[in-house]
Parts: sequence; structure tokens; C-alpha cells
Amino acid sequence: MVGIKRSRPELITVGYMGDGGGYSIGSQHLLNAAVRNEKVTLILVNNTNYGMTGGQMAPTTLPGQKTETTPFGRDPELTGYPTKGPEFVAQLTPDTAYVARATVSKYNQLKRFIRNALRNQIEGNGFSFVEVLSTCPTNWRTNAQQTWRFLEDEMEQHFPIGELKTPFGKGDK
Ligand SMILES: Cc1ncc(C[n+]2csc(CCOP(=O)(O)OP(=O)(O)O)c2C)c(N)n1
Repeated sequence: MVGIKRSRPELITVGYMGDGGGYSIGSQHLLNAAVRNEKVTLILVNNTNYGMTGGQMAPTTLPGQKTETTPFGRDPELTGYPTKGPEFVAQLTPDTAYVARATVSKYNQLKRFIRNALRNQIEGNGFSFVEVLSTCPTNWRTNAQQTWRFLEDEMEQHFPIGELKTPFGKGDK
């Protein structure tokens, strides 16, 4: 995607990835694209597990959370604490980057953050990154109520929602 954007800067490029893909399997790509302030937009969906391969522990799995590979709950002493992606990306990027965390449970805010991320690329400012807290009832094995509670209560405690870095100013929504 970075190669395409560099050779054809008039194109709008959007990457879509999971937390496993962005923070472990593909983390070197994320890190270096952020460091170089590449003019691309990345949307990273955080559902706290490797969903497609059946629900294994991901970098974002919460302490104590049960997954296929942590059947007794994630033990941070053995496997570390959840990766905070936007906080990490914000450290790597200059002030022309856009970095935010949103959630599918706050839809209007999510739309605004994605619009800002695209605007940042279109204006040629720099790297744009939005992590989106999301659900995974299949692998979480939760009903609708439990799913929403886990997203809004548990996940938001570890992963605070908001814009971490914006060239537009917080008031410019
Ligand atoms: C380099 C590499 N290693 C392993 C895989 C196998 N694989 C495919 S999807 C996946 C899990 C992805 O989880 P995540 O990125 O969190 O996305 P989700 O499925 O939860 O949306 C893995 C390990 C792969 N595609 N590429």
C-alpha cells in the first residue's frame, strides 16, 4: 500500500487490519510506516483476539481474559499486558500525523474520526491511524448483553477512547 501511495500520490489508500495483524504478525510494517510518516490511512479493528484463526490470544487480549490459548485467562506475568496501539503510534509519529481510538458503540464519533483520518491523508499531512474497539461474540462466547458489556466496560477501561494526535485541533470536528 505504501508503494502504491508513493508512486501514485493522488490515490487515497486505506489499510484495514486486525489487532493480531497490526500489533504482532505485521507490527514491523506498522512501526516503520508510522516512523516514516507515510501518507496512508490505517483502520485497525481491535476485538482482543485472533478471530479468523479461531480465537487465540492476541496482543490486545485483556488480563484474565479466556481465549483458545489462554484457557485459564491471560496471565500478564507470562504473556505481558495488552498492547496500546494508538499510544505506541503516537510516540512514533510527528505532529502532522492523526492518531485516534474509537469504538463501534459510539458510531457518530467513529465516523468523525475516520473522516479526520481520511482528511489528513487527502491534505497530504501524514500518517493516519484509527484503532476501533469491536466485538467478537463468536470467540468470546458471549450473548448480546455480555458482548456489549465487555466492549463498553472492560475494553474501554484498558483502551481509552479519543483522539491522541490531531493536526486539526480538538475543537475542529
Ligand atoms: C504472517 C502470517 N502469519 C499467520 C497468518 C495466519 N493468520 C491469518 S488470520 C490470523 C489472525 C488474525 O487476527 P487479527 O489480526 O486480530 O484479525 P481478526 O481475524 O481478529 O479480525 C492469522 C494468525 C497470516 N495470515 N500471516
